[in-house]
Amino acid sequence: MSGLTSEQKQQYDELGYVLLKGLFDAGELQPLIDELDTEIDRIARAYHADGLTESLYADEGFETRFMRIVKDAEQAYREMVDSKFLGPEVFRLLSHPAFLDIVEDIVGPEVHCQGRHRLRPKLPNFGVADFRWHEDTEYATQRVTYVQQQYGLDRTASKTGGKFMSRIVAAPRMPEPNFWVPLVPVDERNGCLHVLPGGHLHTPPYEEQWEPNTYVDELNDLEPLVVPMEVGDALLMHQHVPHVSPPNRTNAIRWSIDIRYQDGSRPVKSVREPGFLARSVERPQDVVTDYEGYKRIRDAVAEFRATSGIRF
Ligand SMILES: O=C(O)CCC(=O)C(=O)O
Repeated sequence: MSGLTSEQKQQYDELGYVLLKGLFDAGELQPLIDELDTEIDRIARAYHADGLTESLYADEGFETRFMRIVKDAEQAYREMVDSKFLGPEVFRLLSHPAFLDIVEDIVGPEVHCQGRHRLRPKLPNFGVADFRWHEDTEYATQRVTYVQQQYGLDRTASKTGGKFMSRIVAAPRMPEPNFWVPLVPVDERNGCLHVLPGGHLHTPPYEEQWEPNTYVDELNDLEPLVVPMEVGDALLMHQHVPHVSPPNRTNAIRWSIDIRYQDGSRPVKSVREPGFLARSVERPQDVVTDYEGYKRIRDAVAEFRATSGIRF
């Protein structure tokens, strides 16, 4: 088992991020890229058959073909983004021992992979794929609900962002390490990540979620760090570290995937996008070890949502 060195763990605690250079051999992610290429080909054929695109764009490669399809039919973007797509190679990455060893060092031996893996084809000049400065925990409905129950914050107070966020800080923290993994080389031109080292110690970063003009004062002295990366690198981020992804100003897609984990003995964050138990000492029989097993969980939840009439 490798995990984090003591220096890396210290950096994660103090700065909220660790750049893991060469975590994978360059070729190790190729089967995943091939799997995405196959899915893009499926989308290309389906959209072309429906007359939604001008061509199959079969001569284009991984970095451009999907962009051509979306240019003709913008709705195709939704077919690949976020956790819509799951294949055996995506599952292999989600349950990769290199990630699980590191997560175990942070959350302990019960490791749950959250269902919110995010595949991100960041298209050139495509605002939907750009992100302002943010930290990841504000999406946590369960956490907010918990906070509402514990601290008596009225649901109708959700407009008063300052109070809302400060209640989140008052809540007990649950580590949710995130790995951001580029599938093409990334730099400032195609929208690599920028992080605010140490910013996780000063959450919330904003008085108002998604409103960059309302930074809390403590963040003003911190210097953003631009993080260029190669295929095979991974960026480990604390769930509270502010980060941003500026526009892609090249002519090719910036592909990446990011994956979040949590302590498997704590309540899971999202039921709608179910994750899976990836490692466990207490419940080894419940660990999901193959793609089919995880797909069954996702399909069962999707069917329940579609047929039960219960909204979640
Ligand atoms: O990939 C990006 O462009 C943004 C990623 C991000 O915001 C995240 O991982 O939370």
